[in-house]
Amino acid sequence: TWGAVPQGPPDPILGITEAFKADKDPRKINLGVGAYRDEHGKPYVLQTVKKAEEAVASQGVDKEYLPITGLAEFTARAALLAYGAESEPLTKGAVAITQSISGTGALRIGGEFLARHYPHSKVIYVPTPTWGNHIPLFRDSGLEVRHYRYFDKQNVALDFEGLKSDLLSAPEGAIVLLHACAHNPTGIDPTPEQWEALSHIVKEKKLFPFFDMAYQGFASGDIARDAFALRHFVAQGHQVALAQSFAKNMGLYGERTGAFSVTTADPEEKARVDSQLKIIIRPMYSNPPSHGARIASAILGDQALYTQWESEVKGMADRIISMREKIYNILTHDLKTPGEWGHIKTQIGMFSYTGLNPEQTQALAQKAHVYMTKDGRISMAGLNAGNVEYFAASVDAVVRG
Ligand code: PLP
Ligand code: TYF
Repeated sequence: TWGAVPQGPPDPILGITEAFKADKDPRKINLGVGAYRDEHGKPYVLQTVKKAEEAVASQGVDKEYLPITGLAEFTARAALLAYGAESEPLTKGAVAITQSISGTGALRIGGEFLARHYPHSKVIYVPTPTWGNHIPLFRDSGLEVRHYRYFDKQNVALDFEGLKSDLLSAPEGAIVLLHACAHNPTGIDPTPEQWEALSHIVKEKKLFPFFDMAYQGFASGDIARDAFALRHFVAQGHQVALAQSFAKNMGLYGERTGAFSVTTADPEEKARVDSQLKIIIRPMYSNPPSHGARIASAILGDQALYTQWESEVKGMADRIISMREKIYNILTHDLKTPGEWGHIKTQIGMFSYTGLNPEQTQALAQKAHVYMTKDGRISMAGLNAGNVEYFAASVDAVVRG
């Protein structure tokens, strides 16, 4: 029956972990997948998550199904975290929201919702490059995926002119996917002034902004500052869609905790949108998992836990920033590695887009047991005091050829 089923390619990111696992060299480093590691290279469970888990357990919760749109207490707090207490759609009860299977699930619900109900276009623009999964995810939702320029390879910087020009020449009403902060894979975000200019273009062209916020807190270490783009667009009167993930900022990866929301005109419109979100979700997976949402909700809903969580997020962001400085200093000052490495220091979030080419990344895997994606992206969190010097020396060796 399945004789004609072709072998599919491995996932470009998760495939790296498989190659890494098969490598027996003790010096091996996995900089592929974007998952935080502590200073010993170990997966990290936040103290606040442990405390919240204990609090949840002590309340003796059952294992009943959640509603289709998830834990209402969690989604209310998630919306507040993203949009902020002053947000007009939030205060007037006009944000339709549902819990989702982490950020990926939120994007998919959003893609399905827009494909069915957004009246003006079936076209979604995503940046080049973008998180690889965006493209099949939106295509499978029934949208036509097109691309806008984002990265200036020559200068290892934002191609702001290309970005503006591509949005200006998009068909009126098209959807545009924006990374809210800590752009994956480049680690380069627009400045606040550039976001303001983008908001004008989006308004002028009647584009529909869909924010993917997978790293709130990871860009600057400050939860509110990382929500600047989203909050600015909302304050400027845009209606927006938003995918939120708590995988990175709470380290809840495998708990699959997230939310999809869309701002509407008023509570009556919100109720109709909510009803359609349920119609999309029910035949896909019925209702979301409860454990992660309870943990996130407990953290967001308790002042002391929230404050401690903020400092833990900042701690993760700061450790990554210190690794950026370390690599930069070793390459530039100690090893005098050919090339310009300032971007490693100025890029933000979980990743650095090193500028290493596919041959160099392949050589790093084969000769140095250092694994990263083919495009030269490294997950900064995989580096620590114990391996950063080996990493930099390996990069130096490959660059010199
Ligand atoms: N969006 C971006 C830009 C991402 O980098 C990721 C994860 O790496 C996600 C969404 C979704 O992640 P998750 O489904 O684990 O929340
Ligand atoms: O960019 C990354 O590293 C992410 C990692 O279901 C990832 O793609 C892998 C699997 C998944 C979500 C995120």
